[in-house]
Amino acid sequence: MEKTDQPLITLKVEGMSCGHCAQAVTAAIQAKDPAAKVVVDVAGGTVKTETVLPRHVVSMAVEEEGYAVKG
Ligand SMILES: [Cu+2]
Repeated sequence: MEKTDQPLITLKVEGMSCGHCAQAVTAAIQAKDPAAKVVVDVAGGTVKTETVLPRHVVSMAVEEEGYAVKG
């Protein structure tokens, strides 16, 4: 089985309320890593991403869009 070299990062994010928010967060992360896989759960307030980016960079990208990262 092939081993993935991209860690899964899960962030708790406050302030996302609709599909536009999910799009904005996804675009912000993919602007820094175009190959990032991003799954946003607006209702649950979580963002999961498989990326080569370090966690703090993903966090920063989300906060730059105006959402608060809580963990
Ligand atoms: Cu929205």
